[in-house]
Amino acid sequence: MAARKEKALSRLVMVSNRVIDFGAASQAGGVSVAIYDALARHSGFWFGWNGQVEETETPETVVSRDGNHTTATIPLTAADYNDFYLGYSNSVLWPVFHNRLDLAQFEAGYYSRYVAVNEKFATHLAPLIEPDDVIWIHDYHLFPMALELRKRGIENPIGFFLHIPVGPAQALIAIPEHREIARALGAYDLVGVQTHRDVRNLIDFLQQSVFGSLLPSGRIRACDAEFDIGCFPVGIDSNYFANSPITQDGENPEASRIIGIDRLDYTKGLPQKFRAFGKLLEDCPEHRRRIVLSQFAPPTRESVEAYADIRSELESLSGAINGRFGELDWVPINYIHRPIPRSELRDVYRSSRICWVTPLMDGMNLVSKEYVASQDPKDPGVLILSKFAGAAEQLRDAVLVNPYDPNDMVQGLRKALEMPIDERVARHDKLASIVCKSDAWGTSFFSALVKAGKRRTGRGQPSARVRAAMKRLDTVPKKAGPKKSVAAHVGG
Ligand code: GDG
Repeated sequence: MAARKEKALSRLVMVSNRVIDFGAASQAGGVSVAIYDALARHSGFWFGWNGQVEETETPETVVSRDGNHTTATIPLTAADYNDFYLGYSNSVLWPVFHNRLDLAQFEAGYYSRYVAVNEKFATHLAPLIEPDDVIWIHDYHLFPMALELRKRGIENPIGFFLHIPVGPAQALIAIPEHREIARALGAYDLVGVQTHRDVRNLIDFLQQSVFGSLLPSGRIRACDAEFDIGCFPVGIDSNYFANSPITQDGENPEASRIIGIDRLDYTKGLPQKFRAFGKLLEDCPEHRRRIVLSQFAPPTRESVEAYADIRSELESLSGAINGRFGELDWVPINYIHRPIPRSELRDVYRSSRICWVTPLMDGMNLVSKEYVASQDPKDPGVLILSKFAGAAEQLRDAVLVNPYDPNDMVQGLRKALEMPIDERVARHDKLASIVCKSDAWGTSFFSALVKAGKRRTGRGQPSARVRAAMKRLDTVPKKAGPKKSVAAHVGG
Protein backbone atom coordinates (compact mmCIF):
# COMPACT_ATOMS: atom_id res chain seq x y z
CA MET A 1 0.00 0.00 0.00
CA ALA A 2 2.68 2.44 1.12
CA ALA A 3 4.88 1.42 -1.82
CA ARG A 4 2.07 2.18 -4.30
CA LYS A 5 1.63 5.67 -2.86
CA GLU A 6 5.35 6.37 -3.11
CA LYS A 7 5.33 5.21 -6.71
CA ALA A 8 2.65 7.74 -7.55
CA LEU A 9 4.38 10.64 -5.77
CA SER A 10 8.11 10.26 -6.21
CA ARG A 11 10.38 9.25 -9.04
CA LEU A 12 13.18 6.87 -8.12
CA VAL A 13 16.48 8.09 -9.54
CA MET A 14 18.98 5.24 -9.62
CA VAL A 15 22.64 6.16 -10.07
CA SER A 16 25.39 3.64 -10.66
CA ASN A 17 28.74 3.69 -12.37
CA ARG A 18 27.52 1.66 -15.36
CA VAL A 19 24.09 1.72 -16.98
CA ILE A 20 23.38 -1.47 -18.92
CA ASP A 21 21.72 -1.87 -22.28
CA PHE A 22 18.29 -3.24 -21.38
CA GLY A 23 17.97 -4.98 -24.74
CA ALA A 24 21.24 -6.94 -24.49
CA ALA A 25 20.92 -10.73 -24.46
CA SER A 26 23.23 -11.39 -21.54
CA GLN A 27 24.27 -9.21 -18.66
CA ALA A 28 26.84 -10.36 -16.15
CA GLY A 29 26.94 -8.40 -12.92
CA GLY A 30 24.87 -8.36 -9.77
CA VAL A 31 24.52 -4.58 -9.41
CA SER A 32 22.92 -4.14 -12.85
CA VAL A 33 20.57 -7.06 -12.27
CA ALA A 34 19.48 -5.66 -8.89
CA ILE A 35 18.91 -2.13 -10.22
CA TYR A 36 17.08 -3.37 -13.28
CA ASP A 37 14.70 -5.44 -11.13
CA ALA A 38 14.07 -2.57 -8.68
CA LEU A 39 13.34 -0.11 -11.50
CA ALA A 40 10.76 -2.53 -12.88
CA ARG A 41 8.75 -1.83 -9.69
CA HIS A 42 9.13 1.98 -9.44
CA SER A 43 8.79 4.78 -11.93
CA GLY A 44 11.97 6.76 -12.43
CA PHE A 45 15.21 6.64 -14.39
CA TRP A 46 18.76 5.27 -14.24
CA PHE A 47 21.76 7.58 -14.55
CA GLY A 48 25.41 6.66 -15.12
CA TRP A 49 28.17 5.84 -17.57
CA ASN A 50 27.09 4.47 -20.97
CA GLY A 51 30.13 2.20 -21.27
CA GLN A 52 31.71 4.34 -24.03
CA VAL A 53 35.10 6.03 -23.86
CA GLU A 54 35.16 9.44 -25.62
CA GLU A 55 37.70 12.25 -25.41
CA THR A 56 35.42 15.03 -24.27
CA GLU A 57 35.47 16.64 -20.83
CA THR A 58 32.05 18.24 -21.48
CA PRO A 59 29.85 15.40 -22.73
CA GLU A 60 26.12 15.69 -23.35
CA THR A 61 23.66 13.68 -21.27
CA VAL A 62 21.75 11.30 -23.54
CA VAL A 63 18.26 10.39 -22.33
CA SER A 64 16.69 7.28 -23.87
CA ARG A 65 13.62 5.16 -23.32
CA ASP A 66 13.18 1.40 -23.79
CA GLY A 67 9.71 0.15 -22.86
CA ASN A 68 9.04 1.35 -19.33
CA HIS A 69 12.69 2.07 -18.58
CA THR A 70 14.40 5.44 -18.99
CA THR A 71 18.15 5.95 -18.86
CA ALA A 72 20.31 9.08 -18.81
CA THR A 73 23.95 8.44 -19.63
CA ILE A 74 27.28 10.10 -20.30
CA PRO A 75 30.57 8.72 -21.66
CA LEU A 76 33.88 8.73 -19.77
CA THR A 77 37.29 9.77 -21.08
CA ALA A 78 40.19 7.32 -21.33
CA ALA A 79 41.77 8.94 -18.26
CA ASP A 80 38.49 8.59 -16.33
CA TYR A 81 38.25 4.95 -17.31
CA ASN A 82 41.82 4.26 -16.30
CA ASP A 83 42.10 6.19 -13.04
CA PHE A 84 38.51 6.29 -11.77
CA TYR A 85 37.18 2.91 -12.93
CA LEU A 86 40.12 0.52 -13.29
CA GLY A 87 42.25 2.53 -10.84
CA TYR A 88 40.70 3.85 -7.66
CA SER A 89 37.44 1.89 -7.84
CA ASN A 90 38.76 -1.51 -8.84
CA SER A 91 42.42 -1.48 -7.80
CA VAL A 92 41.96 0.26 -4.43
CA LEU A 93 38.39 0.15 -3.10
CA TRP A 94 37.32 -3.27 -4.47
CA PRO A 95 40.33 -5.22 -3.08
CA VAL A 96 40.37 -3.38 0.27
CA PHE A 97 36.65 -3.78 0.93
CA HIS A 98 37.12 -7.50 0.14
CA ASN A 99 39.98 -7.56 2.65
CA ARG A 100 42.67 -8.04 -0.04
CA LEU A 101 45.14 -5.33 0.99
CA ASP A 102 47.85 -7.33 -0.80
CA LEU A 103 46.23 -6.49 -4.17
CA ALA A 104 45.53 -2.78 -3.53
CA GLN A 105 47.50 -0.22 -5.56
CA PHE A 106 47.63 2.75 -3.19
CA GLU A 107 50.70 4.31 -4.77
CA ALA A 108 49.14 5.07 -8.13
CA GLY A 109 47.53 8.45 -7.29
CA TYR A 110 44.10 7.64 -8.71
CA TYR A 111 42.08 9.50 -6.09
CA SER A 112 41.86 12.95 -7.74
CA ARG A 113 40.30 11.47 -10.88
CA TYR A 114 37.92 9.42 -8.69
CA VAL A 115 36.59 12.66 -7.16
CA ALA A 116 36.59 14.43 -10.56
CA VAL A 117 34.34 11.75 -12.12
CA ASN A 118 31.96 11.99 -9.17
CA GLU A 119 31.86 15.77 -9.77
CA LYS A 120 31.19 15.17 -13.45
CA PHE A 121 28.32 12.78 -12.67
CA ALA A 122 26.81 15.26 -10.19
CA THR A 123 27.09 18.15 -12.66
CA HIS A 124 25.16 16.17 -15.29
CA LEU A 125 22.63 14.66 -12.90
CA ALA A 126 21.69 17.77 -10.87
CA PRO A 127 19.70 19.51 -13.67
CA LEU A 128 17.57 16.36 -14.15
CA ILE A 129 16.43 16.23 -10.51
CA GLU A 130 12.90 17.33 -9.60
CA PRO A 131 11.80 18.36 -6.08
CA ASP A 132 9.98 15.09 -5.23
CA ASP A 133 12.65 12.74 -6.57
CA VAL A 134 14.24 10.17 -4.31
CA ILE A 135 17.88 9.56 -5.26
CA TRP A 136 19.52 6.18 -4.75
CA ILE A 137 23.28 5.93 -5.38
CA HIS A 138 24.90 2.51 -5.86
CA ASP A 139 28.26 1.14 -4.89
CA TYR A 140 31.85 1.99 -4.16
CA HIS A 141 32.54 3.94 -7.37
CA LEU A 142 30.28 6.72 -6.11
CA PHE A 143 30.91 7.31 -2.40
CA PRO A 144 31.31 11.13 -2.92
CA MET A 145 28.18 11.55 -5.10
CA ALA A 146 25.83 12.83 -2.38
CA LEU A 147 28.41 15.37 -1.22
CA GLU A 148 28.78 16.62 -4.80
CA LEU A 149 25.01 16.79 -5.31
CA ARG A 150 24.56 18.68 -2.02
CA LYS A 151 27.21 21.18 -3.18
CA ARG A 152 25.01 21.76 -6.24
CA GLY A 153 21.96 22.54 -4.10
CA ILE A 154 20.21 19.16 -4.18
CA GLU A 155 18.22 18.72 -0.95
CA ASN A 156 16.26 15.59 -1.93
CA PRO A 157 16.56 12.37 0.09
CA ILE A 158 19.75 10.61 -1.05
CA GLY A 159 20.52 7.02 -0.14
CA PHE A 160 23.60 4.92 -0.75
CA PHE A 161 23.73 1.15 -1.09
CA LEU A 162 27.00 -0.74 -0.95
CA HIS A 163 26.77 -4.00 -2.91
CA ILE A 164 30.18 -5.26 -1.84
CA PRO A 165 31.13 -6.39 1.68
CA VAL A 166 32.53 -4.00 4.26
CA GLY A 167 35.92 -5.44 5.20
CA PRO A 168 37.28 -5.05 8.73
CA ALA A 169 37.92 -1.45 9.88
CA GLN A 170 41.63 -2.26 10.17
CA ALA A 171 41.74 -2.89 6.42
CA LEU A 172 39.63 0.15 5.48
CA ILE A 173 41.74 2.62 7.44
CA ALA A 174 44.76 1.53 5.38
CA ILE A 175 43.22 3.51 2.47
CA PRO A 176 45.11 6.83 2.45
CA GLU A 177 41.86 8.75 1.81
CA HIS A 178 39.73 6.77 4.31
CA ARG A 179 38.69 9.91 6.23
CA GLU A 180 37.37 11.51 3.04
CA ILE A 181 35.33 8.37 2.35
CA ALA A 182 33.91 8.37 5.88
CA ARG A 183 33.08 12.08 5.55
CA ALA A 184 31.35 11.48 2.20
CA LEU A 185 28.93 9.06 3.88
CA GLY A 186 27.68 11.89 6.09
CA ALA A 187 26.01 13.56 3.08
CA TYR A 188 23.56 10.65 2.72
CA ASP A 189 20.28 10.19 4.60
CA LEU A 190 20.56 6.42 4.57
CA VAL A 191 23.49 4.07 3.97
CA GLY A 192 22.48 0.48 3.21
CA VAL A 193 24.69 -2.59 3.34
CA GLN A 194 24.04 -6.28 2.74
CA THR A 195 24.54 -7.98 6.12
CA HIS A 196 24.67 -7.51 9.88
CA ARG A 197 28.41 -8.14 9.71
CA ASP A 198 28.71 -5.21 7.27
CA VAL A 199 26.72 -2.92 9.61
CA ARG A 200 29.09 -3.79 12.46
CA ASN A 201 32.19 -3.26 10.33
CA LEU A 202 30.92 0.05 8.95
CA ILE A 203 30.13 1.47 12.38
CA ASP A 204 33.51 0.27 13.61
CA PHE A 205 35.16 2.01 10.64
CA LEU A 206 33.31 5.29 11.31
CA GLN A 207 34.29 5.14 14.97
CA GLN A 208 37.95 4.51 14.17
CA SER A 209 38.35 6.89 11.23
CA VAL A 210 36.32 9.99 12.17
CA PHE A 211 35.19 9.38 15.79
CA GLY A 212 31.68 8.55 14.61
CA SER A 213 29.20 7.55 17.29
CA LEU A 214 25.96 5.69 17.58
CA LEU A 215 23.12 7.84 18.94
CA PRO A 216 20.40 6.53 21.27
CA SER A 217 17.96 7.03 18.37
CA GLY A 218 19.89 4.38 16.43
CA ARG A 219 21.24 6.96 13.98
CA ILE A 220 24.92 7.57 13.36
CA ARG A 221 26.67 10.85 14.00
CA ALA A 222 29.91 11.48 12.14
CA CYS A 223 31.64 14.60 10.75
CA ASP A 224 28.83 17.01 11.81
CA ALA A 225 26.23 14.91 10.07
CA GLU A 226 23.60 12.46 11.18
CA PHE A 227 22.34 9.54 9.12
CA ASP A 228 20.94 5.99 9.22
CA ILE A 229 22.78 2.77 8.51
CA GLY A 230 20.68 -0.28 7.68
CA CYS A 231 21.00 -3.88 6.59
CA PHE A 232 19.09 -4.60 3.33
CA PRO A 233 20.06 -7.99 1.88
CA VAL A 234 19.68 -7.72 -1.89
CA GLY A 235 17.17 -10.11 -3.45
CA ILE A 236 16.05 -11.39 -6.84
CA ASP A 237 12.90 -11.58 -8.93
CA SER A 238 12.10 -15.10 -7.73
CA ASN A 239 8.99 -15.47 -9.92
CA TYR A 240 11.10 -15.08 -13.03
CA PHE A 241 13.38 -17.96 -11.99
CA ALA A 242 10.57 -20.21 -10.74
CA ASN A 243 9.16 -20.66 -14.23
CA SER A 244 11.40 -23.17 -15.92
CA PRO A 245 9.94 -26.26 -17.64
CA ILE A 246 13.27 -28.16 -17.63
CA THR A 247 13.72 -31.16 -15.29
CA GLN A 248 16.84 -32.23 -13.38
CA ASP A 249 19.61 -33.81 -15.40
CA GLY A 250 17.39 -33.73 -18.47
CA GLU A 251 20.27 -33.19 -20.87
CA ASN A 252 22.71 -35.79 -19.62
CA PRO A 253 21.34 -38.46 -17.31
CA GLU A 254 24.75 -40.17 -17.16
CA ALA A 255 26.57 -37.37 -15.35
CA SER A 256 25.11 -34.98 -12.75
CA ARG A 257 25.95 -31.39 -13.44
CA ILE A 258 27.48 -29.17 -10.77
CA ILE A 259 26.99 -25.59 -11.91
CA GLY A 260 29.14 -22.55 -11.13
CA ILE A 261 28.32 -19.07 -12.49
CA ASP A 262 30.66 -16.30 -11.37
CA ARG A 263 32.27 -13.27 -12.95
CA LEU A 264 35.95 -14.19 -13.34
CA ASP A 265 37.01 -12.43 -10.16
CA TYR A 266 39.67 -13.30 -7.58
CA THR A 267 37.10 -12.89 -4.79
CA LYS A 268 34.94 -15.77 -6.05
CA GLY A 269 37.19 -18.61 -4.85
CA LEU A 270 37.41 -20.29 -8.26
CA PRO A 271 40.90 -21.83 -7.90
CA GLN A 272 39.79 -23.24 -4.52
CA LYS A 273 36.71 -24.72 -6.23
CA PHE A 274 38.72 -26.34 -9.05
CA ARG A 275 41.31 -27.75 -6.63
CA ALA A 276 38.60 -29.20 -4.38
CA PHE A 277 36.94 -30.79 -7.39
CA GLY A 278 40.24 -32.40 -8.39
CA LYS A 279 40.70 -33.61 -4.79
CA LEU A 280 37.25 -35.19 -4.76
CA LEU A 281 38.01 -37.08 -7.98
CA GLU A 282 41.28 -38.19 -6.43
CA ASP A 283 39.84 -39.22 -3.03
CA CYS A 284 36.50 -40.66 -4.20
CA PRO A 285 36.96 -42.61 -7.45
CA GLU A 286 33.33 -43.77 -7.23
CA HIS A 287 32.25 -40.27 -8.31
CA ARG A 288 34.41 -40.23 -11.47
CA ARG A 289 32.38 -40.24 -14.72
CA ARG A 290 29.23 -39.53 -12.68
CA ILE A 291 29.70 -35.76 -12.26
CA VAL A 292 30.70 -32.77 -14.39
CA LEU A 293 31.64 -29.32 -13.10
CA SER A 294 30.31 -26.71 -15.55
CA GLN A 295 31.84 -23.38 -14.65
CA PHE A 296 30.78 -20.23 -16.49
CA ALA A 297 33.23 -17.42 -15.74
CA PRO A 298 32.57 -14.42 -17.99
CA PRO A 299 35.52 -12.01 -18.24
CA THR A 300 35.50 -8.80 -16.22
CA ARG A 301 37.98 -5.90 -15.67
CA GLU A 302 40.56 -7.64 -17.80
CA SER A 303 42.93 -4.67 -17.86
CA VAL A 304 43.50 -5.01 -14.11
CA GLU A 305 46.54 -7.25 -13.56
CA ALA A 306 45.05 -9.36 -10.78
CA TYR A 307 42.26 -10.42 -13.17
CA ALA A 308 44.65 -11.60 -15.88
CA ASP A 309 46.47 -13.69 -13.24
CA ILE A 310 43.31 -15.48 -12.11
CA ARG A 311 42.39 -16.30 -15.71
CA SER A 312 45.64 -18.06 -16.46
CA GLU A 313 45.56 -19.86 -13.09
CA LEU A 314 42.12 -21.30 -13.87
CA GLU A 315 43.07 -22.32 -17.40
CA SER A 316 46.02 -24.21 -16.08
CA LEU A 317 44.07 -25.84 -13.20
CA SER A 318 41.19 -27.00 -15.41
CA GLY A 319 43.65 -28.27 -18.05
CA ALA A 320 45.59 -30.23 -15.42
CA ILE A 321 42.45 -31.81 -13.88
CA ASN A 322 40.92 -32.69 -17.25
CA GLY A 323 44.26 -34.08 -18.46
CA ARG A 324 44.63 -36.23 -15.35
CA PHE A 325 41.11 -37.63 -14.94
CA GLY A 326 39.38 -37.08 -18.31
CA GLU A 327 38.50 -39.90 -20.69
CA LEU A 328 37.48 -40.11 -24.31
CA ASP A 329 33.79 -39.77 -23.42
CA TRP A 330 34.01 -37.75 -20.18
CA VAL A 331 35.55 -34.32 -19.51
CA PRO A 332 35.36 -33.52 -15.76
CA ILE A 333 35.52 -29.70 -15.92
CA ASN A 334 33.61 -27.77 -18.53
CA TYR A 335 35.19 -24.31 -18.11
CA ILE A 336 33.51 -21.61 -20.20
CA HIS A 337 35.10 -18.18 -20.26
CA ARG A 338 32.02 -16.49 -21.76
CA PRO A 339 28.69 -15.25 -20.41
CA ILE A 340 25.66 -17.48 -20.66
CA PRO A 341 22.61 -15.68 -22.16
CA ARG A 342 20.19 -14.59 -19.41
CA SER A 343 17.34 -16.39 -21.20
CA GLU A 344 19.15 -19.73 -20.64
CA LEU A 345 20.14 -19.11 -17.04
CA ARG A 346 17.12 -20.52 -15.20
CA ASP A 347 17.00 -23.71 -17.31
CA VAL A 348 20.69 -24.34 -16.64
CA TYR A 349 20.12 -23.81 -12.90
CA ARG A 350 17.12 -26.14 -12.90
CA SER A 351 18.86 -28.93 -14.78
CA SER A 352 21.90 -28.86 -12.45
CA ARG A 353 22.03 -31.22 -9.46
CA ILE A 354 24.25 -28.89 -7.44
CA CYS A 355 25.15 -25.19 -7.47
CA TRP A 356 28.62 -24.60 -6.01
CA VAL A 357 29.19 -21.04 -4.75
CA THR A 358 32.60 -20.54 -3.14
CA PRO A 359 33.56 -16.86 -2.70
CA LEU A 360 36.31 -15.93 -0.26
CA MET A 361 34.25 -12.82 0.48
CA ASP A 362 31.10 -11.59 -1.28
CA GLY A 363 28.60 -8.81 -0.54
CA MET A 364 25.58 -11.08 -1.06
CA ASN A 365 25.78 -13.44 -4.08
CA LEU A 366 22.71 -13.48 -6.27
CA VAL A 367 23.63 -16.70 -8.06
CA SER A 368 22.89 -18.68 -4.89
CA LYS A 369 19.41 -17.16 -4.64
CA GLU A 370 18.70 -17.57 -8.37
CA TYR A 371 19.60 -21.28 -8.13
CA VAL A 372 17.25 -21.86 -5.18
CA ALA A 373 14.38 -20.06 -6.93
CA SER A 374 14.86 -22.14 -10.11
CA GLN A 375 14.52 -25.57 -8.48
CA ASP A 376 11.67 -28.04 -8.81
CA PRO A 377 10.33 -28.13 -5.22
CA LYS A 378 9.55 -31.87 -5.55
CA ASP A 379 13.04 -32.80 -6.72
CA PRO A 380 15.32 -29.87 -5.89
CA GLY A 381 19.07 -29.63 -6.34
CA VAL A 382 21.46 -28.76 -3.52
CA LEU A 383 23.09 -25.38 -2.90
CA ILE A 384 26.65 -25.46 -1.57
CA LEU A 385 27.48 -22.00 -0.27
CA SER A 386 30.61 -20.39 1.15
CA LYS A 387 30.30 -19.17 4.74
CA PHE A 388 31.88 -15.94 3.53
CA ALA A 389 29.13 -14.96 1.08
CA GLY A 390 26.69 -12.41 2.52
CA ALA A 391 23.90 -14.80 1.44
CA ALA A 392 25.08 -17.30 4.08
CA GLU A 393 23.62 -15.03 6.77
CA GLN A 394 20.16 -15.79 5.34
CA LEU A 395 20.56 -19.17 3.62
CA ARG A 396 21.52 -21.24 6.67
CA ASP A 397 20.02 -24.40 5.16
CA ALA A 398 22.46 -24.53 2.29
CA VAL A 399 25.45 -26.86 2.72
CA LEU A 400 27.80 -24.23 4.16
CA VAL A 401 31.52 -24.63 3.45
CA ASN A 402 34.83 -22.91 4.16
CA PRO A 403 36.48 -22.36 0.76
CA TYR A 404 39.91 -22.00 2.38
CA ASP A 405 39.72 -25.57 3.72
CA PRO A 406 40.07 -28.23 0.96
CA ASN A 407 38.82 -31.03 3.22
CA ASP A 408 35.69 -29.10 4.16
CA MET A 409 35.07 -28.31 0.47
CA VAL A 410 35.34 -31.99 -0.49
CA GLN A 411 33.12 -33.07 2.41
CA GLY A 412 30.51 -30.45 1.44
CA LEU A 413 30.52 -31.68 -2.15
CA ARG A 414 30.18 -35.33 -1.09
CA LYS A 415 27.36 -34.45 1.27
CA ALA A 416 25.52 -32.66 -1.55
CA LEU A 417 26.10 -35.49 -4.03
CA GLU A 418 24.88 -38.13 -1.61
CA MET A 419 22.01 -36.20 -0.02
CA PRO A 420 18.73 -38.17 0.10
CA ILE A 421 15.62 -36.71 -1.51
CA ASP A 422 13.75 -35.99 1.74
CA GLU A 423 16.65 -33.91 3.06
CA ARG A 424 16.97 -32.07 -0.27
CA VAL A 425 13.25 -31.22 -0.20
CA ALA A 426 13.33 -30.12 3.47
CA ARG A 427 16.35 -27.86 2.98
CA HIS A 428 14.96 -26.42 -0.24
CA ASP A 429 11.59 -25.58 1.34
CA LYS A 430 13.32 -23.45 3.98
CA LEU A 431 15.68 -21.79 1.50
CA ALA A 432 12.89 -21.06 -0.99
CA SER A 433 10.71 -19.39 1.64
CA ILE A 434 13.56 -16.94 2.35
CA VAL A 435 14.44 -16.33 -1.29
CA CYS A 436 10.76 -15.67 -2.19
CA LYS A 437 10.61 -12.84 0.32
CA SER A 438 13.92 -11.35 -0.83
CA ASP A 439 12.45 -9.50 -3.82
CA ALA A 440 11.16 -6.80 -1.44
CA TRP A 441 14.72 -5.41 -1.30
CA GLY A 442 14.16 -2.38 -3.54
CA THR A 443 10.86 -1.44 -1.93
CA SER A 444 12.17 -1.72 1.62
CA PHE A 445 15.25 0.38 0.89
CA PHE A 446 13.11 2.96 -0.91
CA SER A 447 10.64 3.22 2.01
CA ALA A 448 13.45 3.50 4.56
CA LEU A 449 15.09 6.21 2.46
CA VAL A 450 11.88 8.23 2.22
CA LYS A 451 11.58 8.05 6.02
CA ALA A 452 15.23 8.92 6.59
CA GLY A 453 14.91 11.88 4.19
CA LYS A 454 11.98 13.27 6.18
CA ARG A 455 14.16 13.39 9.29
CA ARG A 456 16.37 15.97 7.61
CA THR A 457 14.99 19.49 7.25
CA GLY A 458 18.03 21.17 5.69
CA ARG A 459 21.76 20.72 5.71
CA GLY A 460 23.59 22.88 8.25
CA GLN A 461 20.24 23.64 9.96
CA PRO A 462 19.63 20.77 12.36
CA SER A 463 15.97 19.98 12.98
CA ALA A 464 14.51 19.99 16.51
CA ARG A 465 14.85 16.20 16.45
CA VAL A 466 18.50 16.36 15.42
CA ARG A 467 19.21 19.10 17.98
CA ALA A 468 17.64 16.94 20.68
CA ALA A 469 19.71 13.98 19.53
CA MET A 470 22.86 16.13 19.59
CA LYS A 471 22.07 17.13 23.17
CA ARG A 472 21.62 13.52 24.10
CA LEU A 473 24.96 12.76 22.45
CA ASP A 474 26.68 14.00 25.60
CA THR A 475 25.07 11.15 27.47
CA VAL A 476 26.24 8.49 24.97
CA PRO A 477 29.17 6.47 26.27
CA LYS A 478 32.23 7.11 24.06
CA LYS A 479 32.55 3.45 23.07
CA ALA A 480 29.00 2.57 22.08
CA GLY A 481 28.93 -1.21 21.58
CA PRO A 482 28.23 -2.38 18.01
CA LYS A 483 25.81 -5.12 19.17
CA LYS A 484 23.12 -2.60 19.97
CA SER A 485 23.53 -0.98 16.57
CA VAL A 486 22.91 -4.21 14.73
CA ALA A 487 19.58 -4.80 16.43
CA ALA A 488 18.61 -1.21 15.80
CA HIS A 489 19.45 -1.23 12.12
CA VAL A 490 17.92 -4.25 10.46
CA GLY A 491 16.14 -2.94 7.39
CA GLY A 492 14.90 -5.33 4.74
C1 GDG B 1 27.87 -7.63 -6.84
C2 GDG B 1 28.46 -8.09 -5.50
C3 GDG B 1 26.17 -8.76 -4.79
C4 GDG B 1 26.81 -13.87 -13.84
N1 GDG B 1 27.37 -14.49 -14.89
C5 GDG B 1 26.46 -14.45 -15.87
C6 GDG B 1 25.34 -13.77 -15.41
N2 GDG B 1 25.59 -13.43 -14.17
C7 GDG B 1 24.61 -12.74 -13.32
C8 GDG B 1 24.05 -13.69 -12.29
C9 GDG B 1 23.70 -12.74 -11.17
C10 GDG B 1 24.76 -11.66 -11.32
O1 GDG B 1 25.24 -11.70 -12.65
C11 GDG B 1 25.96 -11.91 -10.41
O2 GDG B 1 25.63 -11.45 -9.18
P1 GDG B 1 26.45 -11.86 -7.89
O3 GDG B 1 25.70 -11.36 -6.72
O4 GDG B 1 26.58 -13.34 -7.87
O5 GDG B 1 27.90 -11.22 -8.02
P2 GDG B 1 28.56 -9.79 -8.49
O6 GDG B 1 28.50 -9.60 -9.95
O7 GDG B 1 29.94 -9.79 -7.92
O8 GDG B 1 27.66 -8.68 -7.79
C12 GDG B 1 27.62 -9.23 -4.95
C13 GDG B 1 25.66 -8.14 -6.07
O9 GDG B 1 26.53 -7.11 -6.53
C14 GDG B 1 24.26 -7.53 -5.88
O10 GDG B 1 24.21 -6.66 -4.81
O11 GDG B 1 25.37 -9.88 -4.48
O12 GDG B 1 28.13 -9.63 -3.70
O13 GDG B 1 29.83 -8.51 -5.67
O14 GDG B 1 22.45 -12.16 -11.36
O15 GDG B 1 22.98 -14.40 -12.80
N3 GDG B 1 24.26 -13.54 -16.15
C15 GDG B 1 24.29 -14.01 -17.40
N4 GDG B 1 25.35 -14.66 -17.93
C16 GDG B 1 26.45 -14.93 -17.19
O16 GDG B 1 27.40 -15.55 -17.65
N5 GDG B 1 23.23 -13.79 -18.16
